Amino acid sequence: MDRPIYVTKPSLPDLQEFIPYLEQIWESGILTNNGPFHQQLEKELAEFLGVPYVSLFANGTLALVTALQALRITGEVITTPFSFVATTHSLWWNNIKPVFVDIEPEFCNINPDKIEAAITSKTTAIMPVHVYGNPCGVEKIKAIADTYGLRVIYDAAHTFGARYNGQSICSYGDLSILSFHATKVFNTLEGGAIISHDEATKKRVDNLKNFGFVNETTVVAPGINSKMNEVQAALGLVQLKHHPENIEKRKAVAEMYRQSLKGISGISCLSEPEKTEPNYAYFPILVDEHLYGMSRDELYEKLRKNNIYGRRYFYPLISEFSMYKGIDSAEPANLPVARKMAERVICLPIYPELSKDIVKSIINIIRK
Ligand code: T4K
Repeated sequence: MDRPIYVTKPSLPDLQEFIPYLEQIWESGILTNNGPFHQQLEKELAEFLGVPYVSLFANGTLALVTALQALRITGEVITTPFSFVATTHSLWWNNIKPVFVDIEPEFCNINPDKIEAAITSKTTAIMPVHVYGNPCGVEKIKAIADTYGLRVIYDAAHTFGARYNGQSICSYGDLSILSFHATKVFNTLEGGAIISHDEATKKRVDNLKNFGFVNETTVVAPGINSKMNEVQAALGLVQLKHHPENIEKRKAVAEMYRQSLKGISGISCLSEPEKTEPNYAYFPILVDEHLYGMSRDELYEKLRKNNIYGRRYFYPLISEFSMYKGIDSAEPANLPVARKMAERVICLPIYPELSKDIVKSIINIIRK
């Protein structure tokens, strides 16, 4: 490859299409604080996703931190070690103890059958992650949460636009958070959102992201500043118009990988989830060193030597980072499936503009 191919390349609209929005912002002088583009994007996203309420954020991490505060979560929260560190960091920022539960091997999501054993008198919520955009066992998680009176906050950072059972994956749980980071299927440069299901919660979330203000003179909580600005929101409006065609292009890349990698011994793809319309956010493969004849890290390095920069999402596990590894539930023996997956996974490049020829070259490197 004569130039580096990264795991993703952010989708951006034609600059000319964006300029009139910028002109409007320059003209009005409204740059942030729930401006007109911000309001319009919240409305359009709610319609597009088919969810009742969207609150925009500066990024997904602040959305996670705020979601926990909005529901007044304390004590212990059950979560997965197989995610980006932001998931667990959001608990730390709220002085909540993370309790790690192992994942299932089909989609790398938290294993619902292991959740009950991790519940203690201090547990107040479950924070699962829809890893790579594939839905968690949402029905089982709901049944457990209902039985034990727990709240469920989904880290849905990867799921923008993906649907399960005919509705947005963000329809499940008390709250879901999205990320609109540059590396995500829908980006506003940086950005994020909380999806809520009733007006009172939406209001509380909106107050919390604006210092806790409910009006000019009243502050009801020690909120933070995590508002999305007008330039980001305007970009989101333009990006949304192109989202369906971007997903179609991602789908073509994913299908090519899935089809061509089939015959390679020791390389496997994750299952395709049932009743799901995926968003093709990531394309993870698993390397079985014994069958493939090369370890995951050797393949990862070989790809890099060929200018292909896949990523080992999510290695190391969050539970292996120094600030979390002392927690009882971070004990490696408690997380055998997560450890195995973290040692085998490589996410291959996938983005709308990735050409067939490059995909073919990547497959050939893996085949050899
Ligand atoms: N929960 C989950 C489950 C998440 O995955 C994330 C974020 C969050 C919560 C938090 O949401 P945010 O607060 O980020 O909104 C990236 C992203 O920075 C991170 O947003 C994402 N998850 C995570 C999975 O991936 P890195 O360290 O891999 O990013 P980086 O900079 O190495 O980018 C990967 C490749 O993408 C680069 O090699 C080149 C390409 N790239 C990247 C950027 C930033 C570009 O071409 N242009 C760019 O502007 O973490």
